Amino acid sequence: MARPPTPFAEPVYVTRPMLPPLDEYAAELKYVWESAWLTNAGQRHALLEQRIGEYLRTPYVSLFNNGTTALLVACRALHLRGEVITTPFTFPATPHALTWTNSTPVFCDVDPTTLTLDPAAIEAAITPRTSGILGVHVFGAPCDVRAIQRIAERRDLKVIYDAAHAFGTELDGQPIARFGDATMFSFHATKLFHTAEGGALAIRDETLKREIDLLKNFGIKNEVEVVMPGINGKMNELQAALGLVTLRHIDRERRARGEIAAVYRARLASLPGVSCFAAPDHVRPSLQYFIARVNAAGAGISRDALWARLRAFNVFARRYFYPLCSEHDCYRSLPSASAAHLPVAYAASREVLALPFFGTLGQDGAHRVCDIIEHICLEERARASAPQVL
Ligand code: T4K
Repeated sequence: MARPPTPFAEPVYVTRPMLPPLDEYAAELKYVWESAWLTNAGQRHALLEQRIGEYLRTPYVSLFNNGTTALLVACRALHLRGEVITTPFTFPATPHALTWTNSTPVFCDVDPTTLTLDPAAIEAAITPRTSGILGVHVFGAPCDVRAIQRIAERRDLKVIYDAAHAFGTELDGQPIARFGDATMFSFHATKLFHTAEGGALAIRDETLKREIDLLKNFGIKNEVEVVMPGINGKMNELQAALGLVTLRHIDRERRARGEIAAVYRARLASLPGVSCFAAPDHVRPSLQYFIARVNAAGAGISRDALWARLRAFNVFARRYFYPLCSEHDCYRSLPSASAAHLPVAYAASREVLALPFFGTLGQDGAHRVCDIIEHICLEERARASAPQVL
């Protein structure tokens, strides 16, 4: 057996924030200092809102202090109530946004290839209490937006997309924010485009944009009128300034991630039982995560065992999204939460592994991660086929 690869000297995480040159951020902050305007719809905020709209090619954008608040406000603005159909294969913020706005999440199974909501499962889950669909473009893979649109029109349902992972995703050349009534983006530090914490709603309707802007600012219309019970969801000027600078470097980061993805794809293709989650030809991927899927029978090692062994090499891959949201205590008693009802999502949550994926990892870093994965898989297979000594 070949010598094991050398562990990384420092922890290699699933992601690292893309940090623009500090002097660029300092220059942007100078405006903020000079204006002494730190939050509440400042100039940096207005400029970033415009730039994000241009980047996402969407008519209206509303910035938020994080993606979760943006989702809460979208649920309120679109009057979701009763039951809302969603996926269990997501970050807990997705069903939490429904629960916080007094809707009941109804979990549906996902498509085995895209891991997004299966339209047939959505159809089957609709009841007279259903008011909407909250789909997630998980790992940046678009939901079947056209099928979902047809269902929504036929059954008079609102559609919100959680596009926390899908900044920059395009479908047949169309930006992902073109679909649904509202689309949420997260600008958390772990996202390719980020403002440390932050988020946005992309909308196509001007009246809805006005209502969303009110809702994120306590419902305050003017000094004497509060027209609805809003929340504080505002993005501040320091966040917006960071976003303006980060946006300038996003294409460089995307190129670096594209090169890393090519290394992973080429190297992992030769490993039995390991497959890579890839966008189909008609999709421009967001390059938010690089996802491998480990089939224990084929690979000779389970996803969990590989995840654990990688840590000994200082590689901190993540099991997004395990357990499923439907398995958490706050949701497991829902009728839609049983594993038998969600077999595809359940299997995915036991096989998916998000590998380190960020520009500064570089192609060399990706090769080293692959050397380690290959070594672990070979060793496990050799161990499994060695004659048992009794
Ligand atoms: N919907 C979906 C589908 C989402 O995935 C998310 C968020 C949301 C909604 C909600 O959006 P926000 O309200 O967050 O805007 C992370 C993020 O905190 C979370 O934003 C994200 N999804 C989720 C998928 O990933 P954790 O628990 O994995 O974070 P954490 O702290 O373990 O970070 C992961 C790794 O990133 C660390 O091991 C090291 C690295 N890291 C992290 C931070 C914060 C850094 O290098 N620097 C940093 O500053 O949730």
